[in-house]
Amino acid sequence: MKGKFITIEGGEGAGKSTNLIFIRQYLKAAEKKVVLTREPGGTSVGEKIRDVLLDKKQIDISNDTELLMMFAARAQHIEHVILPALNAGDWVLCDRFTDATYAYQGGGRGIDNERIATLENWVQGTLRPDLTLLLDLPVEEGMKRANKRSEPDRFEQEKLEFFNRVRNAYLNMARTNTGRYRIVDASTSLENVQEQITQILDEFCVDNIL
Ligand code: T5A
Repeated sequence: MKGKFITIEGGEGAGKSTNLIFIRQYLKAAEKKVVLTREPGGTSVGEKIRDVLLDKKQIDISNDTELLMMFAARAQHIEHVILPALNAGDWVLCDRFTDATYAYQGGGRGIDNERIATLENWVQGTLRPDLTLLLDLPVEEGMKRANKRSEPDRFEQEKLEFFNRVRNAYLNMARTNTGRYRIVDASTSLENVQEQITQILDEFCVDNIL
């Protein structure tokens, strides 16, 4: 595989979408061809699955159904968008990926990590991100930002404890996968967040002799 796979993770309103645009600009300036995408979603089938998953009227989706829908969308996304781009040498920037499943369906809903790992291995084979940026900030601050921007979706209606479990699951993954994870303090000004991201990308690009 010639391209690089970068994912951005974090709780609600952490600034993922905002900073993905910034990362795209950084990479374009370094003359990389970039594919910007998101999960759940990224394909026409995946976006339909996303609509159902985020629809706050869908109150009776069971935890296993939610998990399987995430991976159904992901299977389509990998086959039709992510792998073709990486094989063509493009850099893929993805707003959330499987770490979100470990954080939300694992940490948040309480589904066993081994069950998630089975689906991960099945759907992804050996595909894993090369670099994951975790935008970390207190849950209350992220919810305030998200609520200012738009109406709460199905996930955003969960209680504070749910999002604290999600945050802890992300931080545990970051601390145990130091090779590909970088934690960004997302509670500060956008300017400061983007300085941290620039430093991480500078190091990543040097390590990858780019
Ligand atoms: N999900 C997803 C799962 O449960 N399992 C999975 O496997 C996957 C893939 C997807 C939902 O699906 C769940 C998780 C999610 O609940 P989403 O839209 O991708 O939903 O995720 P959200 O977190 O809901 O996305 P948001 O758009 O709310 O958050 P972002 O993208 O992190 O934040 P962003 O960039 O839109 O910023 C929010 C607001 O804050 C401002 C921005 O201008 C914007 O108004 N902002 C700042 N303000 C002050 N200081 C800063 N540093 C700021 N940075 C941004």
